[in-house]
Amino acid sequence: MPASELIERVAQLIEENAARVPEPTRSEIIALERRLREPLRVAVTGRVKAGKSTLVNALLGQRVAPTDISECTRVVTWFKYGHPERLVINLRGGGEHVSQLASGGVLPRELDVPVEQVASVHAYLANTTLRSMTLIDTPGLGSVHDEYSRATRELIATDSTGAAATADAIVFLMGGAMMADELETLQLFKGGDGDGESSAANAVGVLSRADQLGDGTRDSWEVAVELAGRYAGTFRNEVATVVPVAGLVAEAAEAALLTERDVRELSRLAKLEPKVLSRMLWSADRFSSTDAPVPPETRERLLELLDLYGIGAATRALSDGVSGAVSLRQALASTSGIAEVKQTIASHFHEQDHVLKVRSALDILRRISYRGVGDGARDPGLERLRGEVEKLADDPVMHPIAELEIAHDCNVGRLELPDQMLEEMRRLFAPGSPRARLGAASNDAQVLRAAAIDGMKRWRVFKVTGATPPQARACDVVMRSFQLLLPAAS
Ligand SMILES: Nc1nc2c(ncn2[C@@H]2O[C@H](COP(=O)(O)OP(=O)(O)OP(=O)(O)O)[C@@H](O)[C@H]2O)c(=O)[nH]1
Ligand SMILES: [Mg+2]
Repeated sequence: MPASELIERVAQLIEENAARVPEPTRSEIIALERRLREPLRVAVTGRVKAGKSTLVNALLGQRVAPTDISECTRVVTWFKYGHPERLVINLRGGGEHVSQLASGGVLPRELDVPVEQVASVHAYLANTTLRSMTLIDTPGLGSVHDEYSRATRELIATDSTGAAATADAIVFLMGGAMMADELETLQLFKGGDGDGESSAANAVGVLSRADQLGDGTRDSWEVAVELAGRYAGTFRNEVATVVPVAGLVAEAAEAALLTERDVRELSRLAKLEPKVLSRMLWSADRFSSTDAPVPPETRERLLELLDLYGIGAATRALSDGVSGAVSLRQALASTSGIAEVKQTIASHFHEQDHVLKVRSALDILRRISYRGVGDGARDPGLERLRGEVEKLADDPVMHPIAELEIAHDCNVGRLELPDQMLEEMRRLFAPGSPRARLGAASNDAQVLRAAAIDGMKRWRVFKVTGATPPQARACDVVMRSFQLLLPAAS
């Protein structure tokens, strides 16, 4: 089925119902229709100072979001594709204020509007990454200013009141320890009930600041890979996977922050006696104070750009024969783990972009349809909307959403199936001809039909002979997938 058909069906439902529901719900669902045609919205979230803005810059290949050692991102900031480049500040209580990016194409540190009056900031950039996804940088959780964190929770909570302004998918930054409020936030994004049914199909974890996780005996990256693996198991109900990243190194490499001059200075360091260099890299203080042929302000700059781990990686690459800023940036990018983060976002989000968008749109419409219209009164337009949402959710055209959730449950180990059945299910859910999906010997209608019926029978037997509840749910979805192939097979 063409990907756009899913989108078109939901858009049609909205068009048919918009005029029948009261304001402000009408405007809200019309905005939801627009949203279906926009790039997927991916929010980068996590604890204060987790390195969210740094990762956003690395993903954009452009240092546009301000980063700082003091608490920095105070409002939810959307990065969207658009010309001319500009800044639109949405005000609390409605209205907007259009402004400019600061020189160098970065967000200004101070907005023209007092932060208390800002609902969100939208930066329109001519950046190709933003053609396929809108990136949302968020204030950290656990902020000393709780109102900043609250804006983040509203953005990702699936029961948020400003439903049309929520994210479709999240990249959740994790640190060396996971705090209770971080877990609660992940639960919010899942739907909050923690009943084990919700899917982590639209959330991935990134173990950030991987360069700082060294334990004195082992390399930081080694520790990070191991911890990411452990988190992926522990939080498999919350996130699809966890990958480590050294965000600062990734930002310096991807946003081309290292100049030829930096490379010359790093080459000087690389020529130092290995023991001397290695001792210098024990701590920032030692790095700044040891006698070496590099001026103090350059050392500060290098620390800020790469930190000790990045400086170590850069000097090693230079000693190994890498030369020039372009090659060094490539070498650093590959040690930072940023390619794996991009790959994770691509495979978990982009490849199922339309399914994720439709899934969140149906969820939002369903929630809206349950709203009362004051004094607990019911609105006939909303009641009708609810009926139509349920009908569409049940329509065969929406079946890929259920398939996505089941496939995901298998990927993360929440659902276990015998090998052969798992293989059969993967083939059935994959895009392709009915013959390929059924694994049939020929394209003959009788053969296809028999394969579909046979499949349904086998999964029914499995369901009624001791399947666990998650397996039984998977059986229902698989049987439906076979059933939907029957018309194609006759
Ligand atoms: N060593 C190291 N430092 C990092 C890394 N990522 C970010 N930093 C530094 O940590 C500080 C905070 O980074 P930000 O990207 O501003 O973090 P944030 O999560 O956006 O912070 P808030 O918006 O204030 O919540 C900055 O000084 C960054 O340079 C990293 O991977 N390694
Ligand atoms: Mg930030």
